Amino acid sequence: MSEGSIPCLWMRGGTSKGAYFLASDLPEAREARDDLLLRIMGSPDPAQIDGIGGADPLTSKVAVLSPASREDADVDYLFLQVFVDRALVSDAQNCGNILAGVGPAAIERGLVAAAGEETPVRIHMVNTGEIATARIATPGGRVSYEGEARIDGVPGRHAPVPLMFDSVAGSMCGALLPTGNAVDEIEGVDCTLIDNGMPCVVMRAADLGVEGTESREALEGDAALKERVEAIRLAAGPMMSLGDVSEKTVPKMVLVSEPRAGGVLSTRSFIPHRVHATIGVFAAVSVATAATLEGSPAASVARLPEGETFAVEHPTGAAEVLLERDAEGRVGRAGTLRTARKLMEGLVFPGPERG
Ligand code: NQM
Repeated sequence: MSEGSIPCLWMRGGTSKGAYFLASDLPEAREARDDLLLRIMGSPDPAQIDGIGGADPLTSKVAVLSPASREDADVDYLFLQVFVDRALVSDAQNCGNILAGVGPAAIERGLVAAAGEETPVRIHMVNTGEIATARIATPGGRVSYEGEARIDGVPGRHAPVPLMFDSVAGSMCGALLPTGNAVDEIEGVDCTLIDNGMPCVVMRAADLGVEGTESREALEGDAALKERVEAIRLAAGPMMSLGDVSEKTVPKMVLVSEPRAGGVLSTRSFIPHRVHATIGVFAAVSVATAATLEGSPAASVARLPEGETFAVEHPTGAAEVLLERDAEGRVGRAGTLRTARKLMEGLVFPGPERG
């Protein structure tokens, strides 16, 4: 290994892209690890020109894999968001898109053995303490990325990566509805503060004076809207047991409106300052769950499906999430279909230390 270089898998997971490392290849001390990851990604710099990050929060992500620390898991996965334009690395959120690459990466790097044509991988999501089960195509005992599955936001067809979550309610907030309410008013706007895998604030786009069909660029260019959304976010943080969220990437702020393409509802999500090109996996699960809550802003615009598949529309199509509901309509197990692909495997060379 060249001096200072680190083994790295660069993978697309769902509609995100990131660097996958073994924990044993990174410094143990958090400060040293974070400093190294910033230098690898090229942060802080809006262009990330001296690193491998893609100058977008969706392509400035890291998965750290290690042997399972729990009996009921095969591998541990810690997600880290490397900020693009700030010297910050945050473990205060999970990521369901990068999660899609964890099973393949764990098999590729020898943490999990392939078992037959399809290998189930139980992933301990260290950020939230919950378990996801991924099913990875492993014909002939090797990961295959080829297949016929298609997800909106990603061109082409790839091997399917079905993901199931037994229980992700209250993943970071301790309860599905951390305030106990389906609706809270913040800054004069009706909000659902919800966490079914991802802390989200769900609001009607119309209540913020927009249609909810605007492009990512149009919403990011609307300074007054962004200011209002951020004011609501900062107020929602403590209400959701997240404390001061000024330096955190949660809660996500999701604007909902009626469906335009046969789905359940339409979304635009601030994650939390840039607008997502699609929608996060756990954010989609959380918003779909919000749509089942009578009297909530999401329910007021949603067209609920008969079955378990909820198509959550986003700027480039829809994310399909599976929600199992009991006789009372309460949401239980959840899941989704993603794809993932190995893009590059090799050594990454961190930039120079910063003074
Ligand atoms: O909500 C981006 C992504 C995510 C998170 C973000 C995610 C999720 O799409 O599970 O996947 O919301 O910052 O990669």
